[in-house]
This record gives sequence, structure tokens and C-alpha cells, in this order.
Amino acid sequence: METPNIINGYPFIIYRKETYNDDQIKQRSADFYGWMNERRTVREFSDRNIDKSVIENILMTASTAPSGAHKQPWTFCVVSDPDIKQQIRVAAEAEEKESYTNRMSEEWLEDLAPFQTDWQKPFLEIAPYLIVVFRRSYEIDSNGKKRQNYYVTESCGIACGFLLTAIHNAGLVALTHTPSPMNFLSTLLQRPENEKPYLLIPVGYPTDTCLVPQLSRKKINEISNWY
Ligand code: IYR
Repeated sequence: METPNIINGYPFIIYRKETYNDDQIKQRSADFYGWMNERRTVREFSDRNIDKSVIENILMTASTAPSGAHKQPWTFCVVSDPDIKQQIRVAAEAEEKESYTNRMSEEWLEDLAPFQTDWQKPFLEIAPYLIVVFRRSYEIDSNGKKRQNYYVTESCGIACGFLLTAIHNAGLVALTHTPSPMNFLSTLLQRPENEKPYLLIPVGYPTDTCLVPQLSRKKINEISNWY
């Protein structure tokens, strides 16, 4: 590790200088957009396995996300055990069945129609890995004292964005699944009181016959205002 500069007692290191010229930056930004625009949410997973090291790299990428006071207020629970996956599926489907039947509004169901989703979630058993993201509302220090985390929702959202990007980069696919309510994940995975479920992300390969809805994305003038 390089020798840090000390500012008010805290170590700082020199940030590496800019590495690309203007043309390269134009090209790289266009290429990256084109490639990210190919990412799709997938619901039809194959049971093909993924090496554990790939999932570790994806999680470490997610954990490079910025977070409030660099607290990294997230825990990623990685489930590949078939029994636990089955328990998650059973619990998620029970909640989803209730939601689709009684809890979701007509408007909501109408908005979801193009995606043809329903309460059945076979992918929770088929995908080789389920990444369950927990948000850590606070920490307990070595003296048992509560320590605050900051901007936990924002931090976890950014980390999940990095996670999805890393999954896409690896050539894999994912689904951002939000069974609602999802407290059952805390019980099934025996999580401590300071962690709350945030997102459930099956990761894997798509099936050979996988379909995704045909959709377009908003244009630049629909997503931005320039001042
Ligand atoms: N959580 C349900 C319903 C659902 C809601 C939204 I908003 C979506 O974009 C997709 C699904 C489910 O997973 O089916």
C-alpha cells in the first residue's frame, strides 16, 4: 500500500489521473450505453450452475458502490441450497398469490399485464443462485452500542445497480424480484434485527426459449432537462 498523506490525522491517497482522451471518452460512453441497453430482466431461468467465484466477484463489485459515510450498509445472502430455495419459493408464492388476488389494485394489475407476470415463481427454485439483499439500518459496535448508518435506501439501491451491471457484464441474467411483503426472508435466513430485506435477485442463465416483453426505453428528451 502506498504511503498516505495525513490530513487532520486521516490518511488520503492520490487519486489516479485521467486515463482517456476526448475521443476515447466519446467512444467508451457510446459503447457502454449500447451494451447496457441490451440488458433485460429475465424470468425464465435455466438450472445451469455458475461457479461460486463468479458470484463472489459480482458481490464484491456491488460492494464498490458509494454509500453514506462509507458504511456499506448491505448484506448479500447467497442461496444455492435447494431446500432453502424451495422454502423461499413457497413463502414468496403464498404472499404473491394474496397480492395478485386481493392486494394489488386494478390499475396495478393493468400496468403489469404487458409483462404477463403472476403469483407463480418457479425461478426461485430453478435459478442456481438467489441473492437476497438486506439493508442494514444500523450497526452494533464491539461494546454492544448502536451505530447509525446513513442514506441506507439510496446506498443499497446504488449497490444493487452495480450488482445488476456486474451480472450483465459476466454474461448472466437476473430478475429484480420484490415479493411483497418479504419479511419471511428475515425468518428463513435467520437475519439479525438490524437487517431488513431489500431485494431478491435470482441469477443465472436464461433458458434457450426465453422470451422477454418487447419494450422501448424513454428517449433523452423524456428523461432529462438541461439548464
Ligand atoms: N411483486 C410482484 C408484482 C410485480 C410488481 C411490479 I411494480 C413489477 O414490475 C413486476 C411484478 C411479482 O413479482 O410478480
